[in-house]
Amino acid sequence: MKKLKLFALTALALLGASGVANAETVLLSTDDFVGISFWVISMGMLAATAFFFLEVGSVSAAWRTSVTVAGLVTGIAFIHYMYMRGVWVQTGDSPTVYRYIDWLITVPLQMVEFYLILKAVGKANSGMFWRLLIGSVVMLVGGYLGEAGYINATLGFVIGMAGWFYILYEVFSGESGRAAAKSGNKALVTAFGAMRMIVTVGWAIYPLGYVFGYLTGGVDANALNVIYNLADFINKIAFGLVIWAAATQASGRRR
Ligand SMILES: *C/C=C(C)/C=C/C=C(C)/C=C/C1=C(C)CCCC1(C)C
Repeated sequence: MKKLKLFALTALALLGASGVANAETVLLSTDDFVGISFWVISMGMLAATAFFFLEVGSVSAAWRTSVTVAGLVTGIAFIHYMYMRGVWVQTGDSPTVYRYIDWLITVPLQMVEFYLILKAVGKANSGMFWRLLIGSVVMLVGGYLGEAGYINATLGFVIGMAGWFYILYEVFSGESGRAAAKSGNKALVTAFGAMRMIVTVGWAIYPLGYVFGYLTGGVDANALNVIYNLADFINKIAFGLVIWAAATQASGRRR
């Protein structure tokens, strides 16, 4: 089991690195801070992925899926970041639309984490799963159609915001939020609250980026990329760590 895991992690690392060794490619210049931030976040994602996968076996069975999904989120982001970094170094640009490929997979998975941790303590039902999933898909599809120019940018923004508010309602006042509050499980309540804060405050950066990048203009592409990179670091890695901490605590592990 351990060997298999190490193998999988090595394969992942090689896959990410394979985009690097092409002699024809332009090199990352030493004063390219945006490019360097892509690199730093990539490595953070890789380290987080290795960590979550190695920790899966140490938490109790009910929490394993949650920790595995945390590793999937950072793993997908890792590979995606390697690609975005490559595009950035080659072209000096990284269209926000590329980020949607990552978001479309990782954000619904993160939403499902609310369901999974409730499930770990026996308080989940399938309605929660579908509402969280559908809310996140509406949010992202609306944003994508608007940013990519398929629909009016304002309309895309409005649809995206509606999806986000729907999610916030579900985790604060909806069935999921109420189930967490009534669960009587301290580890769950703490994790659920912290994840909710990330989804409220940490996630607000993305619609703000949309407003300044597409609706009002005025923020330059470099700044926007650095901001998104930092946001992803918190919203993916810290989000996973919160889940890992709850899983560890609920499993009664001494550290
Ligand atoms: C790891 C990546 C994450 C957590 C990405 C999250 C993205 C969002 C919360 C995007 C939200 C948007 C709105 C709320 C409205 C406008 C369109 C979006 C998609 C930028």
